[in-house]
Amino acid sequence: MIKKRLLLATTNRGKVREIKKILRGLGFKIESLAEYPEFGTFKERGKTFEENSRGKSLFYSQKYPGLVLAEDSGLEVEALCGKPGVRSARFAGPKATDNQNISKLLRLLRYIPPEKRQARFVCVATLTQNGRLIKSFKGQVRGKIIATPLGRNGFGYDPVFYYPPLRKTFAQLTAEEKNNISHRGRALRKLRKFLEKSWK
Ligand code: ITT
Repeated sequence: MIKKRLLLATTNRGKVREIKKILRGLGFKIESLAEYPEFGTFKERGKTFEENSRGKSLFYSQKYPGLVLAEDSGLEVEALCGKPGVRSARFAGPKATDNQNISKLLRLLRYIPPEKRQARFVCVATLTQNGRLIKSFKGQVRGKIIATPLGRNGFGYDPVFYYPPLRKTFAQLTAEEKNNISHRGRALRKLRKFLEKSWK
């Protein structure tokens, strides 16, 4: 039997790891952009996660014969009026590393007291096929930015994103624990339900 194909349209290995776990068992052959360097790179120019997520997914779905799932995500910090937001990946510069982004964030927050360090992660995941939009799904999670990175798991801003109900940063959680509560886990479980119900 030929398996249904689904492209995870991302170059971020942390995202691929987490999303593959959530979509396990649906019967799709799941691929990522690492296998399709010839597809090129989508330039994110949108002002919202929704816009970038849709744009990214539609861009790759014109090249791939199957379902395409792209997601745009990021961190919004209240004391910084929502920054880094859609610029989370390139906050400290176009090719910034996770450490450089975290350093910039902590520098900007250095005079902000603990009680004013609220933040949220947001994820918008979009399904497309043959250049057509199917549906977008959103998830978010609230936490606080701590002054000293803690933990070695996850990626991006996880070491400084503290989740009060578990008294841990996201980088101190296992992949399963993070998926249970994260913005990505929440958006992707909605998407999974949609696929189970409407995509036979
Ligand atoms: P693709 O566009 O190829 O998917 P990207 O990393 O550039 O990869 P985004 O433009 O969506 O993806 O930027 C997301 C950034 O937001 C990511 O690089 C992290 O810096 C941050 N981020 C998103 N989700 C996160 C998470 O679960 N944990 C930590 N940081 C996260």
